[in-house]
Amino acid sequence: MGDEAVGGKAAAGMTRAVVSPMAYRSEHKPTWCPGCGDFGVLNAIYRTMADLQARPENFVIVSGIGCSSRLPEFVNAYGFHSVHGRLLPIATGIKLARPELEVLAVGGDGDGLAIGGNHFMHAARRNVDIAYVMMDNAVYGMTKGQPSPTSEMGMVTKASPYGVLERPINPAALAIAFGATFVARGYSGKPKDLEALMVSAISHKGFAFVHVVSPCVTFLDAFDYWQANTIEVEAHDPEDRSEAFRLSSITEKTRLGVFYQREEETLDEKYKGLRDRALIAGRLKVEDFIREYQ
Ligand SMILES: Cc1ncc(C[n+]2csc(CCOP(=O)(O)OP(=O)(O)O)c2C)c(N)n1
Ligand code: SF4
Ligand SMILES: [Mg+2]
Repeated sequence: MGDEAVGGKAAAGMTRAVVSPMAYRSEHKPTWCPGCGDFGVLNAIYRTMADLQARPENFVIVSGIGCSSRLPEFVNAYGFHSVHGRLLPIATGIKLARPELEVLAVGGDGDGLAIGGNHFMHAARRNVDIAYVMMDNAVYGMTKGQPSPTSEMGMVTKASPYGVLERPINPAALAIAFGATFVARGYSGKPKDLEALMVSAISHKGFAFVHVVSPCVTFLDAFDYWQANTIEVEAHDPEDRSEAFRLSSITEKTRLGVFYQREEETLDEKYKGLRDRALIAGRLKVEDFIREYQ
């Protein structure tokens, strides 16, 4: 993109052109099945980037493996389509090495809760300043519809002919329990609301998690169900962790919106503190160090 097309500071007396959501499309057309919920998420990301007037060279989208994890390819920004379940350690590394970049991690429910579940816990508790969007279709779409950790008990698939035996995970409640400092839920059938959640998540300082209900029309078409069974979350104090946990856990009408938000020092800020101390220490002589530890 040329400078005038991507926002940023204009020279004195010049006005900078406003970047439209379309400008964030890459030259690659999405390869998803027609009607896949992930289209709604992608459109919300284009609109979010336009809302923030993001500069593509300062924006990195990291994904794992799965249909949803193809998303970085379709966005005009830096992208890292990585390894199944490993998006969060990679996103963390990028943020620590280049704290000035905006880092967005995107992936599926299988990617983030099965093989990558352990990384989810640690990225959240570290409060690294990244946003993480999980596209949850309650199946492994890419590998032909096997059950995932969010599949309902009893769900019959080719890989679970007698029905799923385990209880499903609630990703938003889990993120609150793990210590994420921003937790929200959106639905790809409501992309405008999702856009607002993503703007808040990316603007939040700290680990921001957005659980997105994003149906797979090929293996579990649940659009009608979610259309009828989602409502906006009740007004509440977003710093009240117990209330956030309660509201995010309601299943009889699934709540959408921001459940929890709190500011805390981030991992990247703590690292910067360490680096600064190391730089000061670097000015000391080796003999001073030896004396210090004698
Ligand atoms: C290490 C490893 N194990 C297993 C796989 C096979 N695999 C590819 S995608 C996937 C699951 C994808 O499910 P999800 O993350 O929910 O993404 P979706 O396709 O539903 O968007 C699996 C198990 C793999 N690619 N790498
Ligand atoms: S298989 Fe499902 S998740 Fe994958 S692209 Fe098709 S509709 Fe989307
Ligand atoms: Mg999935």
